[in-house]
Amino acid sequence: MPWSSERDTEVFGLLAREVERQNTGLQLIASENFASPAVMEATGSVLTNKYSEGYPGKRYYGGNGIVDDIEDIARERVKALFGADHANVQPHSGANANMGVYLALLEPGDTVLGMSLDHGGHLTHGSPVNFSGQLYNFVGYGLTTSDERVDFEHMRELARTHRPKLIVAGATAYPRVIDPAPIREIADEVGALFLFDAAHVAGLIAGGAHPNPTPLADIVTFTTHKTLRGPRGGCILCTSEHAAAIDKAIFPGLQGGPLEHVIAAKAVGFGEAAQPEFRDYAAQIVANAQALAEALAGEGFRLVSGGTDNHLLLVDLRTFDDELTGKMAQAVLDDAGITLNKNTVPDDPRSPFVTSGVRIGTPAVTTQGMTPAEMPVIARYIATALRGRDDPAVIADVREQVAVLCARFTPYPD
Ligand code: DSN
Repeated sequence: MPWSSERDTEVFGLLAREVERQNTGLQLIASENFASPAVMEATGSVLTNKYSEGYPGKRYYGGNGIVDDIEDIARERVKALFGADHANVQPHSGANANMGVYLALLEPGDTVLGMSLDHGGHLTHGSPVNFSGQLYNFVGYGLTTSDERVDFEHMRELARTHRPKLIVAGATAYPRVIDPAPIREIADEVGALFLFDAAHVAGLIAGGAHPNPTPLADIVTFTTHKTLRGPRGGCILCTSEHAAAIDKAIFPGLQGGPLEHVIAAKAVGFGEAAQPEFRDYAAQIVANAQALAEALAGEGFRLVSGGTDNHLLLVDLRTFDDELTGKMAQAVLDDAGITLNKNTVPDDPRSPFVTSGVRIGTPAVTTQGMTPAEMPVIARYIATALRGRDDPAVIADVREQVAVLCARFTPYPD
């Protein structure tokens, strides 16, 4: 074989350290999870060698019979999981999935409603630093000031005023259910299309813990690696009416060769999400998030919207300690073996690089088997580390306790 027999110790040494980091620390980033060994085996398979531009039965390269079967299994499984007419499993990411939808449905300059990034939306929902905000005329809706829930009345007013061609729902930092029914109603009233970006909650939908937007939305996009627990990638579901335009937008419009090794892993992940135990998993993610929310509130943190009914909490640090920024909290907790991310809170006076909040998610700790019994322990570690942030001995002590806790729930023991 022409390949070097010497192991690349530089790269594989770092990979071993990353396995150690994931095994011994608390992974609380709301958009992360632990993929199964089967998902990772498919991702690391020989399909990485294959070019397959096109779609099953219509490829631009030979040798795609097996790839066709695999991509068909992925499409059929995800259609069955969400009850969709059509699926495109080729988007390399959630951002590409959304870009494909805009390419299929919009002309540059068209008006779109999307949730503002500073109220929990996503870069691809019209941020001025993203292609979406640069190519299209996005108008942002947000949360009510009273209870910090999606402000459907404001959405309706904006829709009547701006007559958007598309309304985008979905969020990256919003701790509540997003009901698709009022959005469908508003879209119908103004003749707009309706895209539900379910990136964060796809696993909760598949597991029956959140309402399924697929029967109501024209298009649903999501990533496959968050609550859904598949490989890193994107997916688009749509009605038959939009199938041809969506497929054309992804290839040849936006992407070249699909990542068939990732598509095989998506098929495996969709298969896992269709198992009855995945329903228990989805319910447990929410139960854990609620238990963690309650415990953090008891430690003096304010929760945006007062709590959660999904997989994440948005924590406003100012009631806990007005001097403490999200940036500082993220760094301190990193040292204590607790990984999460800084996040703006609604109408945050601090910049997105500093922030007054942190976002905390339970998909990964739930996968490793933690239950509501462990959530007050995690809340205590977080509060202790942040209170003692100037004392290296406190941080080291929390780090040690985190490792002891994680040793009981090691995600990748082998
Ligand atoms: N980066 C993802 C998240 O953390 O929510 C969204 O794309």
